[in-house]
Formats: sequence, structure tokens, C-alpha cells
Amino acid sequence: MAQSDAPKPIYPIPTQQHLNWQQLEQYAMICFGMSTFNDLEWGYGDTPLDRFDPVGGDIHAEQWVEVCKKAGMKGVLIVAKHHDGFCLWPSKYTDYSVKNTKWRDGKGDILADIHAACKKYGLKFALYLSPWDRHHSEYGRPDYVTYFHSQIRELMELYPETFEYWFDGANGGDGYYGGANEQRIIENLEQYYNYPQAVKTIKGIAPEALIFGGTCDDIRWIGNEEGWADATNWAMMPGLDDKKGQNVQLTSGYEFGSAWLPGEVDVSIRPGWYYHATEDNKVKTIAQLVDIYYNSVGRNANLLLSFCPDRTGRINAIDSVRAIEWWQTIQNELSNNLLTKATVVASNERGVGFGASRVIDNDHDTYWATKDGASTGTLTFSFQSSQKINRLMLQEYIKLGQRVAEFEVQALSADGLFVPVGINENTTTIGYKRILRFNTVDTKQLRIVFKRAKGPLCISNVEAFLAPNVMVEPTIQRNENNLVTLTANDRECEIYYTIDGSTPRVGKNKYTQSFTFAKKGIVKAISYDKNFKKQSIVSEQEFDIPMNKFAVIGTESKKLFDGNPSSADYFGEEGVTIDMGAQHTIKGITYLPEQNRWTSGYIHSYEVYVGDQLDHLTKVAEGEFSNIKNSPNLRTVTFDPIKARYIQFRATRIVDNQKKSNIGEFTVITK
Ligand code: FUL
Repeated sequence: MAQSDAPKPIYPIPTQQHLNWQQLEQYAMICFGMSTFNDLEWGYGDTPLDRFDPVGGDIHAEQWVEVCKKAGMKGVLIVAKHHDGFCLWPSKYTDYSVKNTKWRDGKGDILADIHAACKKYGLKFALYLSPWDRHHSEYGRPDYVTYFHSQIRELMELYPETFEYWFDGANGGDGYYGGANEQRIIENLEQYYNYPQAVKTIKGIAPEALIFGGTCDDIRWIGNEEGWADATNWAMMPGLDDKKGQNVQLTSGYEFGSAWLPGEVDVSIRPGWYYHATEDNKVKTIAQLVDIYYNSVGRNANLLLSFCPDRTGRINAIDSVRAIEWWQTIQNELSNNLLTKATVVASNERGVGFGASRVIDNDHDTYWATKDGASTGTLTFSFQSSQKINRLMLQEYIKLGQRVAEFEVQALSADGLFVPVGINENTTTIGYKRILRFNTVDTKQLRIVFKRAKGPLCISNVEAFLAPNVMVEPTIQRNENNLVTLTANDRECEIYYTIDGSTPRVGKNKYTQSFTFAKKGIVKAISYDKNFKKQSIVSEQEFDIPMNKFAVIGTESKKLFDGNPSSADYFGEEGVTIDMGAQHTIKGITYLPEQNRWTSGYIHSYEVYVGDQLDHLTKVAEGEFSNIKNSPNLRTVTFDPIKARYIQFRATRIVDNQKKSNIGEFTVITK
């Protein structure tokens, strides 16, 4: 019988380049440079070149690529120049590069090393060149743009097989600017950077490359640096002339968008993008990384996972082990496709060549399709004997556009009814790939009910799995009354803990309720699943002096000391003044902005004052919390030890010029 006609595309549709890119699914970013040696997130641009001096004398770019390969990354995107202007390759257009450092007597080239290693390990190569340059004297003026474009061409000619070119959105602000030390703001990005011309240069040399950021991009930023796309995630976005769609969230795209602009989730394996020894204990846990995977690749977005090699010129062992274990976990969860043993029946089929079996034929170029006019339907998978399942992967044949807008996953229960499986997120979009997690069901039949789509259904692949539990270490919080609460992610897990610095052990000191911990010290805990006899890694929390005697002048509220980063106190330009109740020798403070997703009032620039008399406080520190808007994580300010009873923390600039600043958690450092 002759093959039936394929459904008509529903526009917009992806280009072949988009389709190739989408199949990469996850790749790495690498942030290494002057900031690694400065301990900064955003270098100011004034650091002398001799600071670039790896411990042990060398930089081991091949190790970076090897780690990426083992961690399942399909490519490496290297930050060739960050906002501080320092170039990782010997650019002919500037002296501010590796060529004038001590490293390999100025003969080194990190980009060339990575590129060679990518070839060796079979990984793709991509480039990031920061538009903002805090070093360049002409930044903000036309000469800088000439420089920027020359470097784009230089890089593209060196690496024409670049698969992605990344333009960061961070733009303009304070900087060294060749010694001017001033603020330079760019009002009109497209006009200033001439992005259309830059894209022409890139694509002229590398027609396969996709552009992230800038003003004429092929891929969209997902709108946060936390590692998640929305459960509803369309690859489409409104065109520039589409007035209705202008409030669309980057996290979820737009069903009616006229531009194909799929999301990319960029997130660092650490709190920041550059290496800081103080964050060695804050490398994301396996459980966090697994969540990130399901919330990016599992939600129709690509994952750009960032690594930050340390001062020895290597990716730190903590990070590399974590990343590799993470990838092994993902593979463990999603390796044994249970549907290869199933039979599948569809409620309706388009005809020859588009039958239901196409979704389990292991060929992503074939698909099950419904007839024109039929945009609903079901797929029912039957097993010979009852099967435990807790993961489902779905893929649309996106070459013809993204279609599905609502579906439900059901399992046949013992009493013969189809019951929705317990998925606690919206089952709306699918796109290139959707992976769902749910409580284990034991069933002979699994059914997917497609309830709404933009046209005939085109499903290319469905897979189901039984994933083992991921053990999550407990969270440890101390509130303003010194009560410590330990929480495991699974209520069925037991928790064991210590308060003397020793490693917690199963069976010894079981946690039953909150306890008082009214001193400096460290609490460590593990969670334990007695059904599977599996334990988590150890979580630990170091506490400084108790804060039960602390009071905030002018308010009763103590949300900034309550140990819960999702609750915050808000302050005006006078900042927060804390009475510690007694004199303490203090060496610094920590500031954690409110950790809720939608919040405002992050402190961008700050001042710290201390003293024994309220009307006589002395300034002991000031500075900026670089990149806090996109990465609102824990910030530490240190100063020379000083005795004081009062401490005042003020915002001199608040992100987006808000009037009130938020403080999720605040501690003083006396250690
Ligand atoms: C952000 C930058 O400001 C960070 O420093 C980092 O480069 C990240 C990838 O993008 O917007």
C-alpha cells in the first residue's frame, strides 16, 4: 500500500541547524580566566597580567574536556573573554591576553588546547565572547565595536566549526575602561554592538552555528540561571511585531509565537560561574543536578552546564566526581526502556507509514500521526505482565512544528480503571523531548491521552523506565531561637546527625524533632532509606554565634535570622541596623537574598558600618555583589576584625533601581 501523505507543517518550524542543535541536549560551558585568580565573579578589568599564574605552573585544558566527556556533555562552550576583557587566546587585537602572562612564557593558548582536546574526545566546540568589556578604554564608543567585531572574525576564522556563539546579556556599568574608572551604560544594544553584522560574520564563516543572545538570536535564554524551564515550554516566541505576545515568559515560550526560538538553560555546577575556594562545599548535589536535568532536557530545553576550573588549572575533583556521578545517575534512570517489551495501539492513525508502532521503533525520523482534523487521541501500551514504571519520555516530530498543548498519563489500576499517574507538574507541552517523573505504578497498561494540540499529532518516540531512588541529603536550618530543623526530601527517609563535627552514621543519633543548638559549631546529617538500605551523602551546616539575642532596630520582624531563605525582611535606603545585644569581635557578614523565584530588591552595591554607639558607626566595608540579579546566592563580605555591638548593612544600589532591598538571611562572621 502506498504511504499516506505527511501532515502539513504548523509554522514556525525549526531549521536543520536547530534540529541538530536540539539533539545535543546537554553541553558544557567553561568559565576560567583572570577572575579565577582574582576570586571575582565579574572582574573589573584592571587586574595586572602577572596575576594570571596557575598554581603548579600549567593549565590542563585537556582534563576539562575529559571531565566533560565523562559527564555526558556533547560539546564545550568556552568563555574566550569575560566582562573583564582578558582573552584566553593570543588575540592580535589586544595586549590583555594570555600572550603577556607568565603562563608558558606567553606561548600558551587555552582555546587551541580545548579545541584539540575536543577533537580528541569527539566533543563539539563553541564560543562565548563577552560584549561588555570592562578593560577596554574605548568601551561605549565606536572604536570598541570595531575591536569587538575584529575579534569575532578572528575567532571564527580560527574555529569555523563552532556550533554555537554566545552573546551574554550583561552589559555596561562600572569598569576600569583603560583607567577611566567610570560607569558606561549602553542604551541601544542592537545599534551599539551592531549585532546583525556580527551574526553575518559568524554565519558567513560557520553557517551551522546558532546564536545565543544578542538581538538576532536563534536560541533563547530561559530567563534564569537556576537551571529550569517551565513545565509548559514552547520552542516558539512572539515575533518582534507581535504586540500581544510581549509579556510572554522566557521560561515557557509562547504557543502562538511566530519565531522558532527554543530555550537553553544555563546553570553553573556551583553557586557562581567562576571558581571560589569558599564554594567548594556548595557544588550542586547529585539530587539538585538530577532535578536540573529533568527541568531542562526533560522540559524541551537544552542544558548548558557550566564548570569553573580552579587555580591549579584543573576542574576541581569535587566538581568532576559530582558531574560524572550525576551523569551515571541519569543513565541509570533512563537506560532500560520498558516499552521495547510492550505492544502499542493508537485510537486513530493517519494511515500507512504513520502507525502507532512508530513511537517504539527506535527511529526518531518516523512518527505516529493522526488524520487531518484529528488533534486528540490516545496511545495505549500493554505489557505481558505487570510492570513497575516511574518515568516517561515523550518526543514530538518537531520538524513539522511543536503541537501538543495538553495530555495526561494514565495507568491501568487493579480494578480495571485508567487512573492518572501522580505527576506533580503540568502535562501540557512536549516538544523535542519531555521526561516526566511520577510515583512508581505497577501496571499492565499505560495510556497517554492527548487532549489538545495545534493540529494532527506527530509523536516520534515514547519510552518508559523504572528509576531507582536518588538519595538526597537533609537540609539543615537554625532559626532565630536557635532551634535546628533537619528535613529530608522524602518523608519515608530517616535522618541521622552529629553536632561535634564527626560523620553521621546510620543507627546512631536519629533525628526525631527540632533541637536547640545555641553555640558556634557544625551540624552534619544524612538521610537513610531503610527499604533500599541506601544513604545520602553528608550535608553540613556551619553556624556562627547564636542570634537569639539579635534585634533589628525599628522592627520586631526577624525573618532575616529565621534560617529560612524563602522568607525575607525588606528595608529602605537606611538599611538594616542590628543590635547584637552585646559586644562581639566581628570579621564579616553574609547576605543571602530571598530565595523565592519571583522576587525583587536584590542588593547590588552595599556598605557595612559597625560601632558601639548607634549614632557613631564606622564604615568597614563597601563593594558590589556581582551578577546578583541572575545569581542571587550567598554573598560574603569580610573586613579586619573589630569589636562592636551594632552592625548596619546598607544597600547603596538595588537591582533594577528598586526602592526596597530584601534580606532573606543575614549572619555575622566572628570565626
Ligand atoms: C551571566 C554573566 O554575567 C555571568 O558572569 C556568566 O558569564 C553567565 C554565563 O552569564 O549573565
